[in-house]
Amino acid sequence: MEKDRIVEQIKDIVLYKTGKTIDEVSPQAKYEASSIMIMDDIKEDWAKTTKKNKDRRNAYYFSAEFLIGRSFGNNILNYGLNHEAEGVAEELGISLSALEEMEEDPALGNGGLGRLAACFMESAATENLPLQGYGVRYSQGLFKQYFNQGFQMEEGDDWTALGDPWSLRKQAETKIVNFKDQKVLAVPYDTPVIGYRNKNINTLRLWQAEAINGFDFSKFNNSLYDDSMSTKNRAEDITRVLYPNDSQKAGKILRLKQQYFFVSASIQDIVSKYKQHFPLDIKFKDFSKYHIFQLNDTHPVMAIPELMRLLLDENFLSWEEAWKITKKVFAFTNHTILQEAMEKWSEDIVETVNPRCFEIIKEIDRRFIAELKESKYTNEKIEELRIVSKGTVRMANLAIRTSIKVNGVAELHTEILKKDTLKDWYELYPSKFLNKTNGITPRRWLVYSNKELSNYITELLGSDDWILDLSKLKELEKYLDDETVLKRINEIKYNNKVRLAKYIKENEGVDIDPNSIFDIQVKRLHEYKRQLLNALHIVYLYNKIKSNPEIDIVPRTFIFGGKAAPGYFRAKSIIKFINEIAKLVNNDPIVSKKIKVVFVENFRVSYGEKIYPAADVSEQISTAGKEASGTGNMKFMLNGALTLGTYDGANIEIFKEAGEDSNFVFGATVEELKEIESTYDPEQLYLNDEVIKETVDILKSDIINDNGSYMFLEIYNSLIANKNEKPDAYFVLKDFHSYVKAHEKIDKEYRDSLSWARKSLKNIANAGKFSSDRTIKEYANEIWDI
Ligand code: NBG
Repeated sequence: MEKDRIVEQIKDIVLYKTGKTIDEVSPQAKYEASSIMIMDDIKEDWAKTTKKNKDRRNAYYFSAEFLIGRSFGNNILNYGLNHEAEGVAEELGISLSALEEMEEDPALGNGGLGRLAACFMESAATENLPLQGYGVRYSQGLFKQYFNQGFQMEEGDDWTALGDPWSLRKQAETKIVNFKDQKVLAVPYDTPVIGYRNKNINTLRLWQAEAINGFDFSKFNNSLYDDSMSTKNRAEDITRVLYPNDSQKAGKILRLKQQYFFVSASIQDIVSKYKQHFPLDIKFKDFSKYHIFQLNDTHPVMAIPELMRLLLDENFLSWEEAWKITKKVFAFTNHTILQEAMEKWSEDIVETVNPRCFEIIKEIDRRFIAELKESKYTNEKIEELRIVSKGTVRMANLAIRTSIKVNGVAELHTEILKKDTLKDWYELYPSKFLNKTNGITPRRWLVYSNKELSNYITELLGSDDWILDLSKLKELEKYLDDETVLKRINEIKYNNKVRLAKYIKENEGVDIDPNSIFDIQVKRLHEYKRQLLNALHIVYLYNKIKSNPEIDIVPRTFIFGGKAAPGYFRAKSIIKFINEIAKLVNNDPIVSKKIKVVFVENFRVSYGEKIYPAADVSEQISTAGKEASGTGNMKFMLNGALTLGTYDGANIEIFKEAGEDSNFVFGATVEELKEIESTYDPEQLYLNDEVIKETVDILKSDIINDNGSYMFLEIYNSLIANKNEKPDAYFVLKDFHSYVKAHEKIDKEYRDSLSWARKSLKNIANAGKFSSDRTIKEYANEIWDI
């Protein structure tokens, strides 16, 4: 029997690894052995896929972040071992969920951009598309977050401390990366990306930096212990940390070194494999037939000069030959219009990282300008488009100049790129631009994390085909008026809320009531995402309940999660503010009967898997025009939450698919904001509006305490009295009343539980568009041609 075979195999691995029998070892050892067993089980299919892909055109996803989350449960599901899994765990003397909790959640990404890369990898494997991921194996993932007196604290995330059973070190394929002042080894670690039930297994290859000659024996002998290891440490520094900033500035040279490190190793790897496979094509005539590289934001853009360098210096092609190839093999995705995130490096930094690549970039720029001059471009326009200008190298310009396609990640975002952010580029290359609305994988974000709903959908549709074709969910619409179905939808939501409440009790120590509305905002902390607006609305409710304790409102639980970049003071202030509101509200005997607030610590992929299925309301409240797409919004929708959102990013497409009347739309549009931008005066708004004044004034009161950090005064000033920058730059006060109204509507509509369930089902039924299977097929057909 399959189960017995698996159990025997795991016992065998335990014995081999520990010298002990299964009942003598820790849960951790059981988890590790079970993972190794799966790696062993898949090895032939993995090798077969690798071999098959060798002869095909492949796409390569170059990304500084792959936020893959835990592998164990997802691999069991995708490889089709889930029917045996519970029984196997039982034989090992442990529950399946306890085994799953043994796995560290690798945080090799910040947020949306990294998680999107992970969803794409999974969808490509499922769709039998040859897509390989290339990135960095950081020894420290994104910091772990905890709270001390409500302040965010950070600690290291040594995610491989207990081993990493999901990757294989491929020592023999090590590369050398050359910087101006340093040479290091790039050692690849391969992780399988298992397609859903199709035995197709692609590869995610992450590079780790190591020293070539790490240990100086003679120094050690002379008691210079630190010195003896310094080369080793300096090399390993390159892949030591994932920069914990979504948009903040950071240690520049090291960061660019990190970027160059992984793209250099990747390009070398791909070129050397090509030469092995096609030894006769010394002019690389067919290289562009077999390769297309997707640049995930500007972080991997050094791949462009690196490919040129390899073709020119190591394979002796002429500039024209090399450029012709390079111009065919890159495509570029932009993930934000925030200026801070469009990387620009000063010339000396680029030169320090790799002088030859810097020279190549300058030559690309020189030739580009000559071309523009010839087509009668004005000097002013040319200045806008230049790659190297005023002492800086603009990575986005280099990417757009070179790429065959440039895409945004939601319809609105792509329009803003074309009309505004990249206007001059769009004029120059209109046919390069296209939209690819993001998506999420339904395997992890529904089938794995919300089993009850997933099973029920299969029951209703009479088959589980929908898992591979999410547009089939549309058929659920025939149950929109079926009371039995609607009741069951509510029951499933309730069960998920009970589970989350239990987990929150265990992990945060807060009691929350599954009968209250679960109103959730989980995402990175950023002013444009406006967690502050959410917080101020809670203050507004608090004041209302205080002045009228008998007020009739449906009990509500506000749940927050998300990390602030360690150097982003105001984002950290907002966390402190929310934690203080939580303390105030939860300790008030009257208010806490109606509302509760909890900010969960260390929000991450595995926490999300527990949160999304339990949400009634999904808070997607960014300032219109600022959130490129959002993908959390899609996870909530697929799990039946109703969106409370602005006309921003993919929210717009969610409203379009599921209908505005199944969601709660509020706030100013991009156009409206543009119109008032120059005259907007939040101070007048505050002075003339009692409700706003009373709400905002809590920041200056002694009802809440920022422990002398001046954080709350700083938030207050940022809204009202900011002298150095625009006050209320994200229009929190502008949208306040509209947001309050939308909340009142939620309160009203939640009371009719069947009608609410109907809207929930409407959202689920129309979430098909947001499968990353759809997105990845669009990339494959319209950009990659694979
Ligand atoms: C983020 C955007 C999100 C978007 C993801 C994935 C960056 C730089 N951008 O709105 O803020 O959903 O990318 O495209 O992380």
